[in-house]
Amino acid sequence: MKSILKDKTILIMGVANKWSIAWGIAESCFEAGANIIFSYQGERNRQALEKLTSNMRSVHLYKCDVTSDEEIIDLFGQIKENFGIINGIVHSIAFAKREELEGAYYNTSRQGYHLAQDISVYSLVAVANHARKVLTDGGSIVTLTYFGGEKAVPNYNVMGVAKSALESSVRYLAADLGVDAIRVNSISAGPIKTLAAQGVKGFNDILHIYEDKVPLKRTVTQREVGDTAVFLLSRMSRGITGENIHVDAGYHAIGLL
Ligand code: NAP
Ligand code: 1JT
Repeated sequence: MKSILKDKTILIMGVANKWSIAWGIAESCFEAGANIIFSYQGERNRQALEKLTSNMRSVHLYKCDVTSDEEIIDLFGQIKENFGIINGIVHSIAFAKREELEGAYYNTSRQGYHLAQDISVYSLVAVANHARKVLTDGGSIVTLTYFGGEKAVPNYNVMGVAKSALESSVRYLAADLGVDAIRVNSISAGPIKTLAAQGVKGFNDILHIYEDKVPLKRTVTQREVGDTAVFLLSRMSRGITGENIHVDAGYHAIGLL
Protein backbone atom coordinates (compact mmCIF):
# COMPACT_ATOMS: atom_id res chain seq x y z
CA MET A 1 0.00 0.00 0.00
CA LYS A 2 2.93 2.30 0.64
CA SER A 3 3.59 3.12 -3.02
CA ILE A 4 0.04 3.01 -4.28
CA LEU A 5 0.49 6.45 -5.97
CA LYS A 6 4.13 5.99 -7.03
CA ASP A 7 4.79 7.70 -10.41
CA LYS A 8 1.46 9.52 -10.15
CA THR A 9 1.19 13.31 -10.21
CA ILE A 10 -1.76 14.76 -8.31
CA LEU A 11 -3.03 18.38 -8.27
CA ILE A 12 -4.48 19.38 -4.89
CA MET A 13 -6.67 22.51 -4.81
CA GLY A 14 -7.81 24.09 -1.52
CA VAL A 15 -5.12 24.00 1.17
CA ALA A 16 -5.58 27.04 3.46
CA ASN A 17 -3.63 25.78 6.48
CA LYS A 18 -2.62 22.62 8.36
CA TRP A 19 -6.24 22.00 9.43
CA SER A 20 -7.53 21.90 5.84
CA ILE A 21 -8.99 18.61 4.62
CA ALA A 22 -6.91 19.19 1.47
CA TRP A 23 -3.76 19.15 3.63
CA GLY A 24 -4.79 15.80 5.19
CA ILE A 25 -5.24 14.52 1.63
CA ALA A 26 -1.82 15.91 0.64
CA GLU A 27 -0.15 14.09 3.55
CA SER A 28 -1.85 10.81 2.59
CA CYS A 29 -0.89 11.27 -1.09
CA PHE A 30 2.70 12.10 -0.13
CA GLU A 31 2.91 8.97 2.03
CA ALA A 32 1.53 6.96 -0.91
CA GLY A 33 4.44 8.15 -3.08
CA ALA A 34 2.71 10.77 -5.26
CA ASN A 35 4.26 13.88 -6.78
CA ILE A 36 2.05 16.71 -5.64
CA ILE A 37 1.15 20.02 -7.29
CA PHE A 38 -0.76 22.55 -5.17
CA SER A 39 -2.97 25.39 -6.33
CA TYR A 40 -3.90 28.16 -3.94
CA GLN A 41 -6.30 31.11 -3.94
CA GLY A 42 -4.15 33.96 -2.63
CA GLU A 43 -0.80 35.08 -1.22
CA ARG A 44 -1.69 34.09 2.37
CA ASN A 45 -2.29 30.49 1.27
CA ARG A 46 0.97 30.46 -0.70
CA GLN A 47 2.92 31.40 2.42
CA ALA A 48 1.11 28.70 4.46
CA LEU A 49 1.89 26.12 1.76
CA GLU A 50 5.56 27.12 1.57
CA LYS A 51 5.83 26.52 5.32
CA LEU A 52 3.86 23.27 5.29
CA THR A 53 5.80 21.77 2.38
CA SER A 54 9.29 22.83 3.47
CA ASN A 55 10.35 19.20 4.12
CA MET A 56 8.62 17.62 1.12
CA ARG A 57 10.27 16.36 -2.06
CA SER A 58 9.93 18.69 -5.06
CA VAL A 59 7.01 21.06 -4.44
CA HIS A 60 5.05 22.94 -7.10
CA LEU A 61 2.74 25.83 -6.22
CA TYR A 62 0.43 27.62 -8.66
CA LYS A 63 -2.04 30.41 -8.00
CA CYS A 64 -5.64 29.75 -9.03
CA ASP A 65 -8.67 31.68 -7.84
CA VAL A 66 -11.47 29.49 -9.22
CA THR A 67 -13.82 32.45 -9.80
CA SER A 68 -11.58 33.35 -12.76
CA ASP A 69 -11.77 31.32 -15.99
CA GLU A 70 -8.42 32.84 -17.04
CA GLU A 71 -6.71 31.60 -13.87
CA ILE A 72 -8.13 28.07 -14.37
CA ILE A 73 -7.03 28.03 -18.03
CA ASP A 74 -3.64 29.41 -17.05
CA LEU A 75 -3.22 26.79 -14.29
CA PHE A 76 -3.72 23.87 -16.68
CA GLY A 77 -1.63 25.61 -19.35
CA GLN A 78 1.29 25.84 -16.93
CA ILE A 79 0.79 22.26 -15.75
CA LYS A 80 0.75 21.07 -19.38
CA GLU A 81 3.96 22.97 -20.06
CA ASN A 82 5.80 21.76 -16.93
CA PHE A 83 4.45 18.21 -16.47
CA GLY A 84 2.74 17.18 -19.74
CA ILE A 85 0.40 14.66 -18.16
CA ILE A 86 -0.99 14.39 -14.61
CA ASN A 87 -3.07 11.58 -13.11
CA GLY A 88 -5.44 13.09 -10.57
CA ILE A 89 -7.08 16.21 -9.16
CA VAL A 90 -8.47 16.93 -5.69
CA HIS A 91 -11.02 19.76 -5.56
CA SER A 92 -11.42 20.77 -1.90
CA ILE A 93 -12.94 24.22 -2.34
CA ALA A 94 -16.18 25.80 -1.14
CA PHE A 95 -17.40 29.24 -0.15
CA ALA A 96 -20.55 30.88 1.21
CA LYS A 97 -21.10 34.04 3.18
CA ARG A 98 -21.25 33.30 6.92
CA GLU A 99 -24.57 35.06 7.32
CA GLU A 100 -26.13 32.58 4.87
CA LEU A 101 -25.20 29.64 7.13
CA GLU A 102 -27.74 30.33 9.85
CA GLY A 103 -31.46 30.87 10.22
CA ALA A 104 -33.98 30.11 7.50
CA TYR A 105 -32.81 28.98 4.04
CA TYR A 106 -35.50 31.18 2.45
CA ASN A 107 -33.54 34.25 3.57
CA THR A 108 -30.69 33.37 1.18
CA SER A 109 -29.85 36.37 -1.01
CA ARG A 110 -29.65 36.06 -4.81
CA GLN A 111 -26.03 37.14 -4.73
CA GLY A 112 -25.17 34.74 -1.87
CA TYR A 113 -26.79 31.88 -3.76
CA HIS A 114 -24.83 32.64 -6.95
CA LEU A 115 -21.56 33.05 -5.07
CA ALA A 116 -21.91 29.68 -3.29
CA GLN A 117 -22.77 27.93 -6.57
CA ASP A 118 -19.96 29.65 -8.49
CA ILE A 119 -17.13 28.83 -6.09
CA SER A 120 -18.37 25.52 -4.69
CA VAL A 121 -19.91 23.89 -7.79
CA TYR A 122 -19.17 25.60 -11.11
CA SER A 123 -15.46 25.55 -10.25
CA LEU A 124 -15.50 21.73 -10.43
CA VAL A 125 -17.14 21.85 -13.86
CA ALA A 126 -14.60 24.36 -15.21
CA VAL A 127 -11.68 22.48 -13.65
CA ALA A 128 -12.86 19.17 -15.15
CA ASN A 129 -13.22 20.79 -18.57
CA HIS A 130 -9.78 22.42 -18.67
CA ALA A 131 -8.10 19.47 -16.92
CA ARG A 132 -8.87 17.27 -19.93
CA LYS A 133 -5.74 18.58 -21.63
CA VAL A 134 -3.50 17.18 -18.86
CA LEU A 135 -5.50 14.02 -18.00
CA THR A 136 -4.74 12.53 -21.41
CA ASP A 137 -3.75 9.20 -19.91
CA GLY A 138 -7.08 8.94 -18.02
CA GLY A 139 -7.27 9.98 -14.39
CA SER A 140 -9.30 10.51 -11.27
CA ILE A 141 -11.03 13.66 -10.01
CA VAL A 142 -12.13 13.79 -6.36
CA THR A 143 -14.22 16.49 -4.69
CA LEU A 144 -15.44 17.04 -1.11
CA THR A 145 -19.05 17.17 -0.02
CA TYR A 146 -21.15 17.05 3.16
CA PHE A 147 -24.35 15.22 4.21
CA GLY A 148 -26.26 18.53 4.02
CA GLY A 149 -26.32 17.94 0.23
CA GLU A 150 -28.49 14.85 0.74
CA LYS A 151 -30.83 15.96 3.56
CA ALA A 152 -31.84 19.37 4.95
CA VAL A 153 -29.43 19.91 7.86
CA PRO A 154 -30.15 22.97 10.08
CA ASN A 155 -27.97 25.99 9.20
CA TYR A 156 -26.12 24.37 6.25
CA ASN A 157 -28.67 26.13 4.00
CA VAL A 158 -27.17 27.52 0.78
CA MET A 159 -24.14 25.23 1.09
CA GLY A 160 -26.45 22.21 1.28
CA VAL A 161 -28.07 23.23 -2.00
CA ALA A 162 -24.60 23.80 -3.48
CA LYS A 163 -23.47 20.34 -2.31
CA SER A 164 -26.57 18.75 -3.94
CA ALA A 165 -25.55 20.43 -7.20
CA LEU A 166 -21.93 19.35 -6.67
CA GLU A 167 -22.94 15.70 -6.13
CA SER A 168 -25.12 15.85 -9.24
CA SER A 169 -22.25 17.44 -11.19
CA VAL A 170 -20.06 14.50 -10.15
CA ARG A 171 -22.53 12.13 -11.82
CA TYR A 172 -22.83 14.22 -15.00
CA LEU A 173 -19.07 14.71 -15.27
CA ALA A 174 -18.53 10.97 -14.68
CA ALA A 175 -20.96 10.28 -17.55
CA ASP A 176 -19.13 12.72 -19.86
CA LEU A 177 -15.56 11.79 -19.04
CA GLY A 178 -15.75 8.00 -18.69
CA VAL A 179 -15.01 7.68 -22.40
CA ASP A 180 -11.63 9.34 -21.72
CA ALA A 181 -10.98 6.96 -18.77
CA ILE A 182 -11.38 9.89 -16.38
CA ARG A 183 -13.29 8.96 -13.21
CA VAL A 184 -15.11 11.52 -11.05
CA ASN A 185 -16.15 10.84 -7.44
CA SER A 186 -16.86 12.65 -4.18
CA ILE A 187 -16.10 12.03 -0.53
CA SER A 188 -18.79 13.03 1.95
CA ALA A 189 -16.79 13.91 5.05
CA GLY A 190 -18.17 14.11 8.57
CA PRO A 191 -17.77 17.48 10.36
CA ILE A 192 -14.12 18.43 10.94
CA LYS A 193 -12.78 21.54 12.71
CA THR A 194 -11.21 23.51 9.85
CA LEU A 195 -10.98 27.19 8.96
CA ALA A 196 -14.24 26.87 7.00
CA ALA A 197 -15.99 25.35 10.02
CA GLN A 198 -14.65 28.03 12.38
CA GLY A 199 -17.31 30.43 13.59
CA VAL A 200 -20.12 28.28 12.23
CA LYS A 201 -22.99 28.57 14.70
CA GLY A 202 -23.56 25.31 16.60
CA PHE A 203 -20.62 23.50 14.99
CA ASN A 204 -19.28 22.22 18.33
CA ASP A 205 -22.74 20.80 19.15
CA ILE A 206 -22.59 18.80 15.90
CA LEU A 207 -19.19 17.40 16.88
CA HIS A 208 -20.62 16.31 20.27
CA ILE A 209 -23.58 14.57 18.63
CA TYR A 210 -21.06 12.58 16.62
CA GLU A 211 -19.11 11.54 19.69
CA ASP A 212 -22.35 10.39 21.38
CA LYS A 213 -24.47 8.88 18.65
CA VAL A 214 -22.81 7.77 15.42
CA PRO A 215 -21.81 4.11 14.91
CA LEU A 216 -18.09 4.73 15.58
CA LYS A 217 -18.83 7.13 18.52
CA ARG A 218 -16.28 9.68 17.29
CA THR A 219 -15.63 12.26 14.61
CA VAL A 220 -13.37 11.65 11.62
CA THR A 221 -9.94 13.10 10.86
CA GLN A 222 -8.46 14.84 7.84
CA ARG A 223 -6.16 11.83 7.36
CA GLU A 224 -9.08 9.38 7.28
CA VAL A 225 -10.54 11.47 4.47
CA GLY A 226 -7.03 11.60 2.93
CA ASP A 227 -6.66 7.83 2.90
CA THR A 228 -10.01 7.43 1.11
CA ALA A 229 -8.89 10.06 -1.40
CA VAL A 230 -5.73 8.02 -2.05
CA PHE A 231 -7.96 5.00 -2.77
CA LEU A 232 -10.09 7.02 -5.20
CA LEU A 233 -7.01 8.46 -6.91
CA SER A 234 -5.35 5.05 -7.27
CA ARG A 235 -6.03 2.13 -9.61
CA MET A 236 -7.50 0.25 -6.62
CA SER A 237 -10.75 2.14 -7.37
CA ARG A 238 -10.52 1.75 -11.17
CA GLY A 239 -14.09 0.39 -11.45
CA ILE A 240 -15.66 3.28 -9.49
CA THR A 241 -17.00 6.50 -10.99
CA GLY A 242 -19.94 8.83 -10.26
CA GLU A 243 -19.85 7.63 -6.63
CA ASN A 244 -20.09 9.42 -3.28
CA ILE A 245 -18.19 7.69 -0.46
CA HIS A 246 -19.13 8.67 3.11
CA VAL A 247 -16.19 9.08 5.49
CA ASP A 248 -18.36 10.07 8.42
CA ALA A 249 -18.00 7.35 11.09
CA GLY A 250 -21.32 5.89 9.89
CA TYR A 251 -23.56 8.94 10.45
CA HIS A 252 -25.28 8.64 7.05
CA ALA A 253 -26.36 5.06 7.77
CA ILE A 254 -28.42 5.70 10.90
CA GLY A 255 -31.59 7.57 11.83
CA LEU A 256 -31.14 9.85 14.83
CA LEU A 257 -33.98 10.51 17.25
P1 NAP B 1 -10.71 25.08 4.39
O1 NAP B 1 -9.45 24.60 4.96
O2 NAP B 1 -11.15 26.46 4.73
O3 NAP B 1 -10.68 24.86 2.81
C1 NAP B 1 -11.50 25.57 1.92
C2 NAP B 1 -10.59 26.04 0.80
O4 NAP B 1 -11.35 26.64 -0.28
C3 NAP B 1 -9.61 27.11 1.29
O5 NAP B 1 -8.31 26.78 0.91
C4 NAP B 1 -10.11 28.36 0.55
O6 NAP B 1 -9.10 29.34 0.37
C5 NAP B 1 -10.56 27.72 -0.74
N1 NAP B 1 -11.29 28.66 -1.60
C6 NAP B 1 -12.37 29.43 -1.27
N2 NAP B 1 -12.67 30.24 -2.30
C7 NAP B 1 -11.77 29.98 -3.29
C8 NAP B 1 -11.54 30.50 -4.59
N3 NAP B 1 -12.31 31.48 -5.11
N4 NAP B 1 -10.51 30.00 -5.33
C9 NAP B 1 -9.71 29.05 -4.83
N5 NAP B 1 -9.87 28.51 -3.60
C10 NAP B 1 -10.88 28.97 -2.84
O7 NAP B 1 -11.94 24.14 4.85
P2 NAP B 1 -12.23 22.58 4.65
O8 NAP B 1 -13.19 22.24 5.72
O9 NAP B 1 -10.96 21.82 4.51
O10 NAP B 1 -13.03 22.58 3.27
C11 NAP B 1 -12.63 21.84 2.13
C12 NAP B 1 -13.82 21.14 1.48
O11 NAP B 1 -14.31 20.15 2.39
C13 NAP B 1 -14.99 22.06 1.19
O12 NAP B 1 -15.58 21.68 -0.05
C14 NAP B 1 -15.97 21.74 2.30
O13 NAP B 1 -17.32 22.01 1.95
C15 NAP B 1 -15.72 20.26 2.45
N6 NAP B 1 -16.22 19.68 3.71
C16 NAP B 1 -15.84 20.19 4.92
C17 NAP B 1 -16.32 19.62 6.09
C18 NAP B 1 -15.95 20.17 7.45
O14 NAP B 1 -16.65 19.86 8.42
N7 NAP B 1 -14.87 20.93 7.57
C19 NAP B 1 -17.19 18.51 6.03
C20 NAP B 1 -17.53 18.00 4.78
C21 NAP B 1 -17.04 18.59 3.61
P3 NAP B 1 -9.13 30.65 1.37
O15 NAP B 1 -8.91 30.11 2.74
O16 NAP B 1 -8.07 31.49 0.83
O17 NAP B 1 -10.50 31.25 1.19
C1 1JT C 1 -18.22 26.22 3.90
C2 1JT C 1 -18.27 26.50 5.27
C3 1JT C 1 -18.31 24.90 3.46
C4 1JT C 1 -18.40 25.49 6.20
C5 1JT C 1 -18.50 24.18 5.75
C6 1JT C 1 -18.47 23.88 4.39
N1 1JT C 1 -18.58 22.54 4.24
C7 1JT C 1 -18.68 22.00 5.46
N2 1JT C 1 -18.62 22.97 6.38
C8 1JT C 1 -18.72 22.78 7.83
C9 1JT C 1 -20.16 22.79 8.29
C10 1JT C 1 -20.87 23.98 8.33
C11 1JT C 1 -22.21 24.00 8.74
C12 1JT C 1 -22.81 22.84 9.16
C13 1JT C 1 -22.08 21.65 9.13
C14 1JT C 1 -20.76 21.64 8.71
C15 1JT C 1 -18.14 27.91 5.80
C16 1JT C 1 -18.19 28.95 4.71
C17 1JT C 1 -17.42 28.53 3.51
C18 1JT C 1 -18.03 27.29 2.89
O1 1JT C 1 -24.09 22.94 9.58
C19 1JT C 1 -24.78 21.76 9.91
C20 1JT C 1 -23.01 25.28 8.76
